[in-house]
Amino acid sequence: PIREIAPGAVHLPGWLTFDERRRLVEACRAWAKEPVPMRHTVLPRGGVMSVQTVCLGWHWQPYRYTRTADDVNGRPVAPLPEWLADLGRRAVTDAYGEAGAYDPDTALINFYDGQAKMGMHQDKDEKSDAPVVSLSIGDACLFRFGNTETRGRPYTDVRLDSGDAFVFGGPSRFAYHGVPKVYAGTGDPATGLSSGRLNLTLRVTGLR
Ligand code: MD3
Ligand code: FE
Repeated sequence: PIREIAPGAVHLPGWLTFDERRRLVEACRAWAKEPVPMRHTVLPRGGVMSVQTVCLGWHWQPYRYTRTADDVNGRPVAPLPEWLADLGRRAVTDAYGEAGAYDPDTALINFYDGQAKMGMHQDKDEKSDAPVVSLSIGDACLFRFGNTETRGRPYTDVRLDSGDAFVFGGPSRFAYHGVPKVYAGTGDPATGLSSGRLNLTLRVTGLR
């Protein structure tokens, strides 16, 4: 069942069809190679993220967006395909029960192996308060959705499974969130992903 876990934060379990999951896995496999290879992002203070990331539309380079992957190989990132933006529009419509304009210009594609995690953070590099759409494929994870004030409690823990969509808009757009754990071996190899977790987030950067 569709569930609003906080105002503006709507979980759509099993939302992606199996065909969509397979298509996304195949597309991500190509995007992870060229023009910019998927990599562990290096943070300004020298930390290395356990998650691997590749971007479409704009390149996220902590903590800003650029058109070229200056911290990887300097090449312009691949465009965000219209079919992926369409998927984002459909998720927003299904989450909020109305067709508002939603025109994402960026996707961040994260790959988690069985050990990868993501600490609690806010996504504040976008100059827009439009919703973020998250699509998950492969191994399930523990997703922690917090509050807008602190990294800590109160938070709500939600299990995200393969095929789930999540829309974060309105008052939830700038909440802290993270991924403390991936449940290795819980994915469905029939999607084409034999192990690990893929997460795509669609965003409006507000840049031009
Ligand atoms: C809530 N990714 O890429 S998706 C990220 O599963 C990120 O890879 C996680 O956090 C992942 O920044 C979580 C859910 C998510 C994504 C963006 C959000 C939740 C969000 C932005 C604002 C509020
Ligand atoms: Fe985030």
